[in-house]
Amino acid sequence: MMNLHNDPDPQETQEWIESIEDTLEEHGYERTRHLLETLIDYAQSKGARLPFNTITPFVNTILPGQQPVYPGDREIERKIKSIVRWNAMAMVTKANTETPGIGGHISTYASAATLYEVAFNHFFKGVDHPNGQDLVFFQGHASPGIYARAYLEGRLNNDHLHNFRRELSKKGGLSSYPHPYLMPEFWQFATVSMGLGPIMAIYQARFMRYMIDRHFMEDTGRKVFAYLGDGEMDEPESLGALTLASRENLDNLVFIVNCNLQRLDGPVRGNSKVIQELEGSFRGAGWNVIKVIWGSDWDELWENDHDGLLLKRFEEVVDGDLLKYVVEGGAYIREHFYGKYPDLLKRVEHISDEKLAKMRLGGHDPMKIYAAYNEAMNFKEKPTVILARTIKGYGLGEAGEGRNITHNQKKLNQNELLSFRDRFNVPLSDEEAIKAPFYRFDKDSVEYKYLKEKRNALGGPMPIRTNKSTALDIPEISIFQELLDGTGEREISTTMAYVRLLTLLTKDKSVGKHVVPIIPDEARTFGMDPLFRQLGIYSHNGQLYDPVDSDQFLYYKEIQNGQILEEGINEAGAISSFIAAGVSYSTHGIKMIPFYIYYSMFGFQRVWDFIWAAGDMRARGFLLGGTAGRTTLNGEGLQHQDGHSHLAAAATPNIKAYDLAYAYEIAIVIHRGMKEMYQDDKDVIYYLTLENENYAHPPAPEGVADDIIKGLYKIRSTEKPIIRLFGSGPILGEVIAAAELLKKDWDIEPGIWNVTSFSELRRDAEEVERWNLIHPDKEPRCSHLDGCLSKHRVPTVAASDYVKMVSEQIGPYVPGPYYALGTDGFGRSDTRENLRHFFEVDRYYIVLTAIRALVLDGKMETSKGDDVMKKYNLDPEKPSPITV
Ligand SMILES: Cc1ncc(C[n+]2csc(CCOP(=O)(O)OP(=O)(O)O)c2C)c(N)n1
Ligand SMILES: [Mg+2]
Repeated sequence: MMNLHNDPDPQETQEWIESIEDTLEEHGYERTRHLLETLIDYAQSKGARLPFNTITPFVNTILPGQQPVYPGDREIERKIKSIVRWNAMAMVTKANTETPGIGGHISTYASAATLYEVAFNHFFKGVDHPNGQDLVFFQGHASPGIYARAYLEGRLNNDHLHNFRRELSKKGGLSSYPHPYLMPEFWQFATVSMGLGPIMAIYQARFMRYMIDRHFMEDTGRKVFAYLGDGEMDEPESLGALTLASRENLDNLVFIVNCNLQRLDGPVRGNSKVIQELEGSFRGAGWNVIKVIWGSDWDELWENDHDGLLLKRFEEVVDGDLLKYVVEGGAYIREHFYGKYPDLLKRVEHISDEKLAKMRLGGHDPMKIYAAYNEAMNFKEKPTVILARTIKGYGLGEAGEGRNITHNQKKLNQNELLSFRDRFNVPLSDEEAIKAPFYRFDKDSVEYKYLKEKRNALGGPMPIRTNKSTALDIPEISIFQELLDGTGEREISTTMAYVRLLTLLTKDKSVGKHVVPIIPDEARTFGMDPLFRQLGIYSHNGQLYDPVDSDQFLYYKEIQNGQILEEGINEAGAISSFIAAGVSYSTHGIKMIPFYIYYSMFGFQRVWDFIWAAGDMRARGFLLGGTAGRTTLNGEGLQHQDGHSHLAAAATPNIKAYDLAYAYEIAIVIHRGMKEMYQDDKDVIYYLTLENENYAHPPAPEGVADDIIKGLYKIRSTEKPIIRLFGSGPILGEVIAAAELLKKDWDIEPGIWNVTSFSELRRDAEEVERWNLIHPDKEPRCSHLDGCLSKHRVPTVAASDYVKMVSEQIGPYVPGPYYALGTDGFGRSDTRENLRHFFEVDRYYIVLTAIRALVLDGKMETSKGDDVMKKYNLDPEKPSPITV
């Protein structure tokens, strides 16, 4: 099938082709490849300027003669697959008939069924496989098919299927998409936010390699599979990390892109070919690409395409045409596709219209799919992508096969149900079929036995999520004694305190090696570069060069068993590594402690969707927003100064967020976090903001650890309080200075409290409030805020380096009037002092607010406010930081 059209000298071309054919026959592929490569290099060196082309013809990569023998019983597998298809469809139809609008997807799984079934029967390794479990990222909205198979295997029951998308049902239901948080024994990975799956899968495969290279486990050939939509590949994250996978030779990674040519609204690439475009991207990025476009029905036509006319015709048409052929049927295909060239039309004369329409595509042909997986399993040195051509809504016929509406098809009517039953030979009578019942094979049927046997041979059911890791032996907090003791006169930042802690922790004999420091090209900013030498930067290839600083003690050391993941300027990749390490307790049965430190602004704001997914997947670890604080990070300006990540953190259910002021608080919070996550097995993530302002750190007061964890502790009491101040993180310094001004200039002595976590305080208060609400007959419970503050209902002024909503979140639960100062508005580059004045969080504004609070509380005369303004030269015409 050569394209000999538009060729000025076809005879000469034919001679070249024949000599290649001879070489192929006599010496095989390797030799032919070598010859061609040599010719290309030679031509190139003689100035031939060959065009760069990453795209191969629109045909299958694996030719029929290269296909292995199919090891399964095609007939039994077809029956099983048909029933899975039926149950998946019935599940969604039932759910939407009974609860209109509950949603779900029929057509995605309909297109992907063969891709999954071949893998379930022949490839996916379960937890009991001697080589260990494979990791599988299922395409999120194909979930009905995955549930339907689990039902056939007896893992789910009628109630589960019946209550698809009704998880709150008394008898239990099934979550819409893969959510490990909601089904922790079933799903491993959260995939339905399009684009996160592909990049997370790449970093999972890379982390698997890391664990092997660091000798935590053996290389037993475990694989990471990721099932993706062709529409999903438009997300920048989907393609953004492809080169990492090839650079690191991740032959443990297999992508399967379900190329049904459609997304939600219509064609993915109506005017071109998505498969070809993806091939170019993947090949260009160094992947092994296997195109599975045509099923066995096409083998003969392709074998007879000696002059390349069929190929030429296929290269002319675009995906929009291909989709039209699916919908319009055989006569249309004959006229509009083959009909363009009389020679081509002749080639299909012997094929009926009906058959023309039914010629199976690659993604629906188990033989072709098996061959592709088989190659992917054995391919060395490169990751593999299988681009499988499928039909969205396959088998739905009029109800949506290949139609633009198919993605949103949520139920079939009676006639459509009957056609579906006929199409897949589902053994149900008309009367039964119109009720869309779930069908199950008997326990002693050949089908049931077959599917059980296949799974047993592969190590048990999939998907399955386990949690069998052993607890880590967390050392006593005294290993951080120097942080607990304070710094004396020495001024350091909380970032420096953290780096010291990490250094001490990685030296610990028991947990040190479980620490996974992750950095996106910012280690020097945070003062972490000494760790390069101490821990080594992970690189599968070691260090192939002599680094420019090799003569120095702290040189840039890349090494195969390096501990640090230096991810480059790639926050999406770094958070994917955090996730891979954070779920290692489940995926590898080994608890790892990721410490991912990044420029705070490029954390939640940039990758919150990943952090949300990390929560869903029950990842554990520490996120550290470095150089945080809208005014504390001073010179960098608007796009660097984070004053709102704590707002996002507060809204993320399993994040425990802390804005810390002192070194001992860091030691206490991280130590407690390690115990909670790695000893007590709690699925939480700790988030700490760290700053770069240098000041002296006091020693830890006695007995404050529990209160630090709860979010509030007193650092200065007063005899007869009439007002109290809350300070948080770096702004605590301003609060203490304000207290001094209040005393010196206004003879007021406020109590001072250190808020380590507004969000933890709010959660506790809300929970207590809720409990009291629904237990009116019981003795009311008391929140930590109440316990600390209810003795004096005096006004409270809170100041932080975050937007006011961060501190305002506890407003309703603070006894007495509550005033919040914060850093709302876009950042600026200036000095810390000027910024704090600009955002009105400096000591003078704190004093002003305190005095006003006392005026409103009836404790001071109204004129005092004006006195304060004058005394500190506060400008009543100063523009607001929010609007200016
Ligand atoms: C980030 C994100 N944006 C939008 C959606 C909504 N959505 C769900 S499925 C879908 C279309 C998927 O098309 P494709 O990836 O081609 O999968 P197919 O169903 O065709 O296999 C869309 C837009 C989503 N889940 N995630
Ligand atoms: Mg699609």
